Amino acid sequence: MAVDLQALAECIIRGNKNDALALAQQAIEEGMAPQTIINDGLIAGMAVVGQRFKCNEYYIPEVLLAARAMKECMGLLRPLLTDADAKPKGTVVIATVKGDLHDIGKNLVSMMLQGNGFEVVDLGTDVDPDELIRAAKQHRADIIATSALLTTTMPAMKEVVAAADEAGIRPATRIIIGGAPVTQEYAQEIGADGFAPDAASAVDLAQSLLAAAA
Ligand code: B1M
Repeated sequence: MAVDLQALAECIIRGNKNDALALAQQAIEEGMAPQTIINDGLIAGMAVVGQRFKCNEYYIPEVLLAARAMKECMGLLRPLLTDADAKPKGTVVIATVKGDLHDIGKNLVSMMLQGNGFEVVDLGTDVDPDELIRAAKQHRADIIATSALLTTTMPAMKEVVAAADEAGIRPATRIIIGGAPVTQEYAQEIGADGFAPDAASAVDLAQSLLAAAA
């Protein structure tokens, strides 16, 4: 019988790592598309966790368990999204901005970019603008992608834009931004080159920016 992705979402909601892994593995073996498993199982579950956190039904320990279950499943799916033999389409330096420790969305974007043929240098979370600029120079990045999940850390994206301007690496290096509280309007306001609401759109955005630059 085909895996019920709602059951996988429930495992994420309960932070049940082992059952989540078993269901994700079963879905893979049944030939389900990795992107469907991510969207309808993992992200759907994490959306419920977010709602419960917001209305104080869940606290940080429950959220951490859910995040751990999601990460483990993403580890299983990552190799399936990556085409190791493809020539890189471009190089992206990605990070969650200074002061922000949320990395699930950023990791998804990173995985999707890799899966679509980009070389990705992932600097992790809580990354200072200067570190991003250094890495962008070192790797001759086509794109810097930053993620922020807190309204209080969004201004760090503006600092990245300013640091890139100061370093003179634009327009050769484009800056794209995303994360739950981030909007297209905010991207325009801070002078970023683009905004993407989700990981799949981040890939489209990266591709269209590189096509426009070619
Ligand atoms: Co935090 N947290 N958290 N948290 N947490 C939020 C973000 C919050 C909205 C919860 C809430 O109140 N409803 C809230 C922020 C409120 C605000 O600022 N307006 C919040 C808060 C307040 C906090 C703390 C301050 C709590 C505290 O300590 N009192 C604290 C801050 C720590 C810090 O960062 N300094 C904190 C801590 C944590 C945990 C550590 C417990 C854990 C993070 C674990 C981890 O990441 N390893 C956590 C989690 C898990 C969440 C929620 C529940 C889920 C976030 C998530 O992973 N979503 C979140 C509630 C929510 O968002 N609904 C919440 C799933 C993920 C796939 O979605 O990251 O949005 P997302 O990514 C999407 C898109 O946004 C987009 O693509 C992804 C999917 O396709 N995207 C990009 C993301 N980055 C992109 C970059 C791009 C393009 C697209 O580049 C171009």
